[in-house]
Amino acid sequence: MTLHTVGSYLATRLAQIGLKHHFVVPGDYNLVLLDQLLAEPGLQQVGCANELNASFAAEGYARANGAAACVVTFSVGALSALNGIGGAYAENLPVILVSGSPNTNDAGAHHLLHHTLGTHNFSYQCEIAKHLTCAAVAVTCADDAPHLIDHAIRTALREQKPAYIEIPCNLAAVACASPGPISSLTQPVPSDPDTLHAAVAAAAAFLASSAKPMLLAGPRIRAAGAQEAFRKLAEALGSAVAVMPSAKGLFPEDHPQFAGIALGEVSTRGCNEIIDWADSLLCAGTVFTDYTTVGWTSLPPAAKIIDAGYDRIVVSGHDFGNLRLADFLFALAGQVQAKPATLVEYARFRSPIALPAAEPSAEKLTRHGMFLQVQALLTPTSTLLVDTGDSWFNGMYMALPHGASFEIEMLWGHIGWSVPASFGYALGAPRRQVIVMVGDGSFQMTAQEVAQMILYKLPVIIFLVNNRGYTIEVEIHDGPYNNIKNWDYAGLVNVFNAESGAGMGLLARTGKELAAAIQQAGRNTQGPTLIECVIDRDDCTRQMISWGRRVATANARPPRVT
Ligand SMILES: Cc1ncc(C[n+]2csc(CCOP(=O)(O)OP(=O)(O)O)c2C)c(N)n1
Ligand SMILES: [Mg+2]
Repeated sequence: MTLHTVGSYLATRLAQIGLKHHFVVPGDYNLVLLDQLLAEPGLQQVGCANELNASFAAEGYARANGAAACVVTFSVGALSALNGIGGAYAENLPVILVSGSPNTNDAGAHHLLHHTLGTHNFSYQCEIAKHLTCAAVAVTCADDAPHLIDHAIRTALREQKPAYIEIPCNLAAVACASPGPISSLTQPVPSDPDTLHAAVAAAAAFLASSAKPMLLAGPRIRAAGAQEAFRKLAEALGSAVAVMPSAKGLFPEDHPQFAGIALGEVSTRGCNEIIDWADSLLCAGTVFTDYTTVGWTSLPPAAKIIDAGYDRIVVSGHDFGNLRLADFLFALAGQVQAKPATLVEYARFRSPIALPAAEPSAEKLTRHGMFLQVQALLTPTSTLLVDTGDSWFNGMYMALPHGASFEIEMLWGHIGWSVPASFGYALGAPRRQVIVMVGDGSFQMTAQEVAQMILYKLPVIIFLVNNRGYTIEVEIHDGPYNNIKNWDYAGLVNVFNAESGAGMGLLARTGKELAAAIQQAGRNTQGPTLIECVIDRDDCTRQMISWGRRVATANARPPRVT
């Protein structure tokens, strides 16, 4: 019989749910726990430069691998990591945050402890975590640990949200019961059959009564494991299919029914028009926010939509809960008739944008020139991660080859997310070519994680767009606060290399220099390549200007007087 401790129990469960790595920053409250995790042969321990980065590395790993874990110390570590956990909540990623915590004897002894507020309250961290996770548990005796750990992980997987587990430093190595079959954590909750039947009937009737229906995919179709079901429904209906920016790549862009990226007035060509023209819209896994509706200018009217959410369908005045989106879409695919009107119409005014071949020039580098060269680099194995700022817009209008994927954190929108997230993603998907587009301002938030890419020899290619400031904010609302200190970004990589390391930092001031840098990056397989792309401060996409203006207008609405 295998003897388990609280820490080894957690390690076994993390390995059983498919994790091969966990992201950590050590501290005296979690050191014994880290020893227990190290002993699990299926789980590699990966250090991060700080806890914010560790949480985003885990968030990126979960995007590649389905789930992730991040292990930190009490308060000074966990409170930083909770930012990335909030991001994982918004972005529907099951990241398990594990925090070491004070010795169980100290609360009763009325001791004051380091890494706390200097009061006798040690429960505040778990209380905070409750608001940012779907399950937050604090282990207080080893006997309870298996049940609490299982509850947190099971809930995270079911809800595709982060969870929090707190383990006191003197319990991590204490013996506890051994885990049972992993299916008790991973078995999905089935749809309620009667509700499923009723929801499908209502949606089928709604679509049958519409002449020109259309489909819109949102990011939660991935969390719901409903991509294939969504494609089946699309093909059964034969309509045009648009995707939100945060669902880019979840429906193949080379599919004959693909009708572009939906982002209100800055949608790809023809996409907004066809959504307006459609008389009904099945929204699968969509999230409508001020950003995705371009400052509330493109929120579809409720009467026109079927809102097919992660576990709930709202249609024709009914709200059907306790359903799985994939079950609903699969079943609906069998109930609809072909209604291709929106696709036929879209084909009339779609003008396929034949991208000119990137011709690198010896002139000063422009945003457009950079865009064309990054576009030309994308292959079926590429994953493009784009950070907040004009990198969002540069990325969302690129054409994804079949198989390429796209990652964006458009709801949480933490600048600098892409650097640690791409580190985690690259560890989770070693066979993919990981490409990052990140602004100079964003990069300054989390730059340290490039050093970990060097340590782990990950050939991530980072296009760092140096436009000397927070250009997205310059376009929305300018002020002196949008200027930032310039760095020698390309030179920084050598600082991180120190006495060893194959990171490469290159400077591109012209199209030709960028082309040469991309060539070099392709040859650098033993570490990251950071290409600093120098462009003018105001050289940004026209879409960001329009979008920014609308969002700024929504932000500036005066308080309603009642
Ligand atoms: C953690 C965090 N702090 C502040 C912001 C507000 N913010 C949004 S975009 C942005 C500037 C981004 O600048 P940069 O990365 O240089 O991209 P650019 O707009 O120049 O393309 C800032 C400060 C944020 N989103 N996240
Ligand atoms: Mg910038």
